Amino acid sequence: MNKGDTPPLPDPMSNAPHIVCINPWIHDFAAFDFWAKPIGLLYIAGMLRNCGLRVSYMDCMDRFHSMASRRDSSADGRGAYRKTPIPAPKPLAGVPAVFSRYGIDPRWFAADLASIGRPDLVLVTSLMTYWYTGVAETIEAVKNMYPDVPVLLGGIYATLLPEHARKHTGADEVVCGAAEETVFRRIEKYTGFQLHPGFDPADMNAFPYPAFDLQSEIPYVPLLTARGCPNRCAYCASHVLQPRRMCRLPENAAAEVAYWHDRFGVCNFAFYDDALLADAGTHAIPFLERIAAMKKDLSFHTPNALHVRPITAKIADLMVKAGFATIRLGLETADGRSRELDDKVCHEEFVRAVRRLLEAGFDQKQIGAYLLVGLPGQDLSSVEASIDTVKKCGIKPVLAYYTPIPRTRMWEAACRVSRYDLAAEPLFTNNSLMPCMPEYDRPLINRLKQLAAAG
Ligand code: B12
Repeated sequence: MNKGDTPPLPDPMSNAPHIVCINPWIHDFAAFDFWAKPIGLLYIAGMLRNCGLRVSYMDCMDRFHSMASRRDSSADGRGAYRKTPIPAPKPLAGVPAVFSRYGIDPRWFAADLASIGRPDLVLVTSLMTYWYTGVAETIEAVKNMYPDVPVLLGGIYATLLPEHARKHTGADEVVCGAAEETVFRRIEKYTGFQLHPGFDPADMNAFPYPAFDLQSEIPYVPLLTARGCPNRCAYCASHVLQPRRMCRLPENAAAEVAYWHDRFGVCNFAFYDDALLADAGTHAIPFLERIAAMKKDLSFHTPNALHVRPITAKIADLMVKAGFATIRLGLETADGRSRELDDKVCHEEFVRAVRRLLEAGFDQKQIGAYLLVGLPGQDLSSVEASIDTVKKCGIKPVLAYYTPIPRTRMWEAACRVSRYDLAAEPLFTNNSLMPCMPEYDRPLINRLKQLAAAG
């Protein structure tokens, strides 16, 4: 299929294998759809569909399920997931907060799974490592109905903690890393069907678009203009998950924006790039120029922080012209630890970048800066100083609570200082627990929240 052609619908009469792709439930103390969609799984779905397979998609996190009584959505596409309190898993039993399953009712899931017919293979994705119990519940629900159908698990949790996933999810096989290089062989292995993907797994320009059209609605579209990150921040696992940097051509990424807007009326786009502004001269600038030249009424959001160093007056101006609506910057800390943490930003660069954005025409309310809270050994009074720095620039501090991640440089320090056995139990890495603070200092955290929120 050429991009721009109508995607083929699964033909129930076809004898091609039937592959069901599943986005699992989230189990957590809190979750919200802040532009969060399983883009990796939907890339796979798009590729398999292009190879002529029958592909069905089941989204446990569907906010627009036909059985849902409320389908709230803000104008920019975000919204609350359906939520059902469930008993916390044993290791979290003592935590004084309500633990919930986020997503659709398991009975709707079972009914949908029965109605799409027996799959030949099920592909389940995963995101946060500490959401693995939601993955296990999803796989159990599949196995209850189709015990003999093989289930493959991939995604971020599967890549970061494959051994754990093998033991604790019930998947028949756990696959690490990017699917483009492995999934076709796996499909052949499980179904015997010969696949001819017809594209180079190292060339993102050749990938079919992620199959967002398989969702019941498309409130917004996440965009990846590149994969991988040139930085090696101590707290981040990007280099493990995407070891090679791959960039799309600016015209290829811009054509995807036009595709979703023209075909499906999508107006909101959220960048998932780790480093949208890296190599801006050949990447972001020509991309933004193309978007600005389209003169469409589009809104772009950067829930994954932008690095501030590359923000020149020219880029700020292009961001305004392209339609950037919500901007999140990565400051992380303003106490001088930034260099030790990520070498991304120093105080003057931060202040200059904010000034450029405001001078280009952004409203203060559109810009926020992420501040990491709960790092190993962090003195929380330093967060107060960071909040102050951000406010003096006239923009909004956004607290981001540190999640210790295996295979990052900070992991060992996190394990050393944590009051939990992080290495033994991924549930303890949930940032709601503030696992690297000596004790959960709720009054102090509340104070920081109030400080950050105060005008
Ligand atoms: C985009 C993004 C987000 C988005 C949402 C993404 C989403 N899908 O919902 C936003 C900005 C909202 C977000 C928020 C957060 N994020 Co985030 N995010 C990312 C980021 C940058 C990219 C993920 C992505 O889409 N990659 C691109 C796709 C194509 O890759 P993929 O999903 O891995 O899929 C590929 C493979 O895994 C595989 N695959 C996937 N599924 C399957 C299935 C099968 C069967 C197979 C075979 C293969 C396979 O093939 C795919 C294609 O190659 C990653 C870092 C990274 N580089 O991965 C962090 C990352 C996932 N986030 C992380 C964190 C910590 C957070 C936050 C908690 C941050 C905070 N402190 O507030 C929040 C919490 C979100 C929440 N509670 O809902 C951590 C995860 C840590 C962990 N313990 O697991 C990461 C790894 C970043 C880091 N710090 O290292 N995030």
